[in-house]
Amino acid sequence: MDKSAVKQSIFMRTLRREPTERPPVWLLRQAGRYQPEYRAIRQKVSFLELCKNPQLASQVTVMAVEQLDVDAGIIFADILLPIDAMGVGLRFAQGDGPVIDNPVRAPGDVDRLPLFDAGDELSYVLEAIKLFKGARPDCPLIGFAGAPFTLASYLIEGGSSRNFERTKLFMHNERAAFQKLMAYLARLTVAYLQAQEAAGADCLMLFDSWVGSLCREDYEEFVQPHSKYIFDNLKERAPTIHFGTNTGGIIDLMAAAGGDVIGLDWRVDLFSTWQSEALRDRCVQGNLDPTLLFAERALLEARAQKLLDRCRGKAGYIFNLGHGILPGTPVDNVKFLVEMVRNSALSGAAQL
Ligand code: 1CP
Repeated sequence: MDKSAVKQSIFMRTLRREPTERPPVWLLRQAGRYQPEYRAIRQKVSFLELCKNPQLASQVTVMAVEQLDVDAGIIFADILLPIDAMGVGLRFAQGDGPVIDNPVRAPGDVDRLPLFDAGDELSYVLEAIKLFKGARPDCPLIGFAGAPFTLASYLIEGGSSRNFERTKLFMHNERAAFQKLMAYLARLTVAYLQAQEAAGADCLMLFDSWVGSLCREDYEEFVQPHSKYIFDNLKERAPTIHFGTNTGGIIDLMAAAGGDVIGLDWRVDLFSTWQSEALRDRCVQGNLDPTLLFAERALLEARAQKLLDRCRGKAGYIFNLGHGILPGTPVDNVKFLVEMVRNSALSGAAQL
């Protein structure tokens, strides 16, 4: 493995907060349904089959990196795969979101969740990481997992949700069982992320996508200790990214839980949030609204340029969207955006 090329890459240098000539760029959901090549593969295999086929998963990861010329790959997998390994009947219903046939609805359901070794049950993800590293030893690779709250929300709701009523009801009325569920998910996540690093992942990302639905009190009591447990157990290892959406009200608490990089969505002003007491010593990642990729070029360019200009000269900024690329996004606009960031070293004052 070409460890020194990765170590010296613009992505890894930025994670160490070293000055670089431009920010590194990669995009959430850079592999996905907006790509015709991805859709062609999905004509032949289901989403779960794709995730469980290391050859195909690695191929889709490489394809996104090479088509877009981004500075890092993210292994093609899903935060819901550990839930599949729990045997609660995860399926992806035709055309829409995930469904869990046997959701967690009572304290007894928490006790029935199995203990398993991520290295065994999710070995296909680890195999895909190794294949990616074989194909692209020079390219930094991000491994990832869902954070306990976001995973718990799928387990309790039995799928996607808008208001998380069932999750919050369980959290408030079955406090001990909820804490037990969160501790179970946190332990499992540490083992899974450590296994991904051992397989070759250079950076580890924790997706707490739906945690922004919580008030500060609930985040502090029910979530922060578990997310902190994960980051504490990943210290001295690969650098970490902590991401959530709608997190403006709790971003300081999230940062206190951990993460070398804090991922921000488009609802907050990235630069001023970065300057706040809680985030000043971290890297930040984000946060262009993904719907701008549907807008006219001039607007897309102006908004991306504004972000680049505000962060110019400050080490530790990773350019990204505020959330994933949406299906139907014009591929040319995605390529245009990446190229613009890559060329940003040439425009304006040098970053160094
Ligand atoms: O039909 C298809 O082909 C499936 C669409 C799809 C894809 C491309 C899903 C189903 N997952 C993925 C891949 C995926 N998921 C990746 C790797 C791709 C890449 O980034 O290049 C990653 C990192 C994820 C992570 C993920 N899955 C998150 C966290 C990030 C986020 O978007 O907030 C979440 C919440 C999921 C759950 C999920 N996976 C898929 C669906 C439809 C859902 C439900 C989303 C919801 O509840 O709204």
